[in-house]
Amino acid sequence: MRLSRYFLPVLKENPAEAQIVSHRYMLRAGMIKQQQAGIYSWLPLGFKVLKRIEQIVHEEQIRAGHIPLLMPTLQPADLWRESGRYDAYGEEMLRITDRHKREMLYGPTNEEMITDIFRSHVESYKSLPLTLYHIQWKFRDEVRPRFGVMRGREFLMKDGYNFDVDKPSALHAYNRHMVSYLRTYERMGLQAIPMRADSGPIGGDDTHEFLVLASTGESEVFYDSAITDLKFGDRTVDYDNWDECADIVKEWTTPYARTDETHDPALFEAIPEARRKTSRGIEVGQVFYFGTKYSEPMKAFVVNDKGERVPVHMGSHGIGVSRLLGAIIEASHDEKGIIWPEGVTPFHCGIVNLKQGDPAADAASAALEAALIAKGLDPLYDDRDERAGAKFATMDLIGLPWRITVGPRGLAAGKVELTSRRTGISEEMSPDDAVAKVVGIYAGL
Ligand code: P5A
Repeated sequence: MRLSRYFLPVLKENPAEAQIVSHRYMLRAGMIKQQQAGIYSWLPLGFKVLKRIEQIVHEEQIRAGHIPLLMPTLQPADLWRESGRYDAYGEEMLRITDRHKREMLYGPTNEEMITDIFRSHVESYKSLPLTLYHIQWKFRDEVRPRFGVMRGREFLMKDGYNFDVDKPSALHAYNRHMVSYLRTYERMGLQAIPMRADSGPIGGDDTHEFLVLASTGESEVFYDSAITDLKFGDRTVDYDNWDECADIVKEWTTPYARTDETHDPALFEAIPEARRKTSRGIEVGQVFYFGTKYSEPMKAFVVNDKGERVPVHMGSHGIGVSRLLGAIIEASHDEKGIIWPEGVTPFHCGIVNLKQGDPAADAASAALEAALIAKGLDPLYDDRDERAGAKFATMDLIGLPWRITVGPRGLAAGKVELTSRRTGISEEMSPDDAVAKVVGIYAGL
């Protein structure tokens, strides 16, 4: 992409309404535009990151054996009356009436609708286990939408629902989701710590939230610092192996880590003092096991291997896809702007031409752009007729992890400069070597 032809409405000033750094940078980098409180348009740069995050979520869900589908945003009120949640959900639910006076709602979550799909088509335990998920917009009329996409009213969520014949199988589904989430967040360059939590309006006793440590997080968290040393890494997991998934979950849930909702001071005090940490955290996902809370009232039964009709055991599992943009920026930025982890960056590499109009610099920049594209990468070439300082400031603000700087002086010696946004370290090398290095960095992702 050539920056001169792109739509990147960068703001020079800090927007007064933004209280936290991720919100400020998302507005300044032209990623989002607020349309109403908690409702945003996703401008091209923000939309690109949103799609990258969605892609990682899809890949990891499919790897775990979960099946994508798509349910509508609008749901009939009657389904929610069956589960008893239509009244219980309260003012957070946006209720709508159509021209025929039929009551509808904009879905804040989809337990009822997925249970309806399940009961219409599945009758036997032989069709289980089954996990269906989608990535779809949700609406929750939050009392205090704030911090940009972090607490929106309209927001994008991945929500998955497992159906199992009994509790042990459903607990495996719970573990399988936890493992897939650990891998998902790590691919986005995030450390998200599973913490025992409260289930709220979704229900059930077993639930963990995944929290990214950040001073601007909305939850207070207490943890054993040993948990921050854990890495998922590139281990391969057999998601059908109950013991393997349970062992990974045990590894991550043994060190103490809880939010203020479930904090137990006595257990916390038992950790050696040097490892006892208190911080704040951003909730980027949550897993639930709630058994037959929806299947019983909604009559989602299956016939088990003894020929009995039993209510199916369920859980639901959410990832805050749009919130993740804010969480990643909170975890990865400096005073100049965003620093995207390679896994989610909107463009793989920036190309800054220091002297637009100089035939050698123009040709070398275009050749770099073509070479990167030929290798399957997506570069952003700043071909505007701007001062070098302004070009660097834009690149630093939008946070591309790698930048190749092209100028007549370097080119005379056959060199360009490759700079890491994270370390600020620059290296001179030939254009071919710069391309090879950038290609190598992304090869394993
Ligand atoms: C699990 C999936 C549920 O709704 N039902 C389907 C369950 N869980 S949850 O914890 O309530 O939400 C899942 C994740 O969505 C994100 N989230 C939000 N993101 C932005 N703005 C909001 N107002 C908002 N509310 C929830 C969180 O990341 C949460 O973990």
